[in-house]
Amino acid sequence: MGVGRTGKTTYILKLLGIPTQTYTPTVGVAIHQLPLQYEKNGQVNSLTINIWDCAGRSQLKGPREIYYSNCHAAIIMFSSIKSLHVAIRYLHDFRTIVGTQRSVIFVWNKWTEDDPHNINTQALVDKLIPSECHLFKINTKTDYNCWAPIVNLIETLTNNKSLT
Ligand SMILES: Nc1nc2c(ncn2[C@@H]2O[C@H](COP(=O)(O)OP(=O)(O)OP(=O)(O)O)[C@@H](O)[C@H]2O)c(=O)[nH]1
Ligand SMILES: [Mg+2]
Repeated sequence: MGVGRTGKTTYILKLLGIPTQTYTPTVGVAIHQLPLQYEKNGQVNSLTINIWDCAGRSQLKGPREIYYSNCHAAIIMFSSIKSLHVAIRYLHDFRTIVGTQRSVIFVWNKWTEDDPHNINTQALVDKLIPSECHLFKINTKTDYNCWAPIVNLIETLTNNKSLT
C-alpha cells in the first residue's frame, strides 16, 4: 500500500521479472503470486507469497477492510516527504483494521544517495516510523536493495533469521 505513483506496481513487477515502462494506475487491487525458495536448516523450502497491490489513487481505491483482513503482513511504500505522511496514515488504518500483531515493513522507494531531500525525509522517517517497523531504502529503477524487504518479510513469517 502507499500513495499513487510511489512505485508499488513497478516494484512488484520487478520482483516477478516483468519490466514496465509507463505509469498505469492500479484500479482497486491487483493480486500477484511470487514463488520463492529459501533455505532453512540446510533444507530448501518453497513458498508462494500472494501480493495484493492496492491502488494508491483515492478515486481508484477499493474496500480496505476486505483487502487487509486476511493478510500476514503489510508493505507500505513512500518516495517523498508528502507520501511518507500519507504512509503513516496507512499504518494507522492498517492497525485499526487488523490490530497490532501483524508485521509492517516500510519501503522508501526511488531512493538515491545524492538526493538533496534525503536529510529532511530521513529526519521525518526517524520521527514518524515506529521502531518496531522495519524500513528499507530501495530503488526499483536501478535494482538497489529490491529483495531486502522480501527477505525480511520471509524471515519474519518463517521465524528464520538467516535466510539465503
Ligand atoms: N525514478 C524512479 N522512478 C520509479 C521507481 N519506481 C517506480 N518508478 C516510476 O514511478 C511511476 C509510478 O509507478 P507505479 O509502480 O505504477 O506506481 P503505483 O505506486 O503502483 O501507483 P498506483 O497504482 O496509482 O497506486 C512509474 O512512472 C515508474 O516508472 C524508482 O525507483 N525510481
Ligand atoms: Mg499500481
